[in-house]
Amino acid sequence: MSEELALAIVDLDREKVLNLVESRSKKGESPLQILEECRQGMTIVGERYQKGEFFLLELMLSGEIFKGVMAILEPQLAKERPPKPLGRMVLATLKGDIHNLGKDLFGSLVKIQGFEVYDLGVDVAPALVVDKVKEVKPDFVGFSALITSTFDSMKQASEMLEKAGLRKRFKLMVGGGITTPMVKDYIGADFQTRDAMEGVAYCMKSIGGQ
Ligand code: B12
Repeated sequence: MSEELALAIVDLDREKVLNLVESRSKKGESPLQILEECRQGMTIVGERYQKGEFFLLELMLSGEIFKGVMAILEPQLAKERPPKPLGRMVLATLKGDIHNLGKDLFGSLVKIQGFEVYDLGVDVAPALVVDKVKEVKPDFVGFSALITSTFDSMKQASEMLEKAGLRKRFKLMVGGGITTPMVKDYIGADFQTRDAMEGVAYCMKSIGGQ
């Protein structure tokens, strides 16, 4: 794997990142491989922020660069989408958290596999999740979390779904850079990952595909 792309993200060199993505994508490289290298760059940006070497401005710039990458790769990802839906998913980042890049990326990947995705966005109130689940009867509910303080909102949503008698009708998934198996247990989810492709594989396996 080339490190050039990840390092260009860490350097916040938007032009270089977008040029590299554009040219590698034109050469026919897998968009998933390209995205994975970008994600690694974002992780290093986060580590620098934590150490006090980067500030909020750098986090914001890295987010904008990542959005630019997604804009280049999404049309290519969309081409691989099958015509008939395999199942439904409600996706959200819950109250207290406004990070959306990982959620959007995971959402795009499950769409490519043929799932209908109802993305509620970020900073979502738990009650909204319950309403959407009642409305669309999904096979999966996915929460994306990048901020520790959102764990309680996810737990609350999970408990509200349980109280409404809906919880057994779908698989609850949680993902995002700060999630762990302990978070999964805390919120009562069925599955946890920090890797979108693992999440996709779980959906395919659960729905009976391969
Ligand atoms: C970019 C970024 C921002 C951008 C977000 C832009 C955007 N539109 O999303 C901005 C600048 C807005 C931002 C703001 C803040 N941020 Co910030 N941010 C980041 C950073 C650098 C990258 C996150 C990211 O997008 N990664 C790339 C994506 C692709 O990775 P990912 O989300 O993990 O997703 C992958 C998988 O996890 C999976 N996945 C994701 N969701 C789901 C869901 C399901 C169901 C599944 C199956 C899979 C899945 O798929 C993806 C691909 O594999 C991280 C550092 C890090 N290590 O993550 C900090 C980080 C998340 N931020 C942090 C902080 C503290 C903040 C702020 C509070 C800063 C501040 N003082 O204001 C605010 C948050 C405000 C709020 N209430 O939410 C901390 C969180 C610490 C904590 N434990 O709570 C981090 C970890 C940085 C750090 N090390 O300190 N941030």
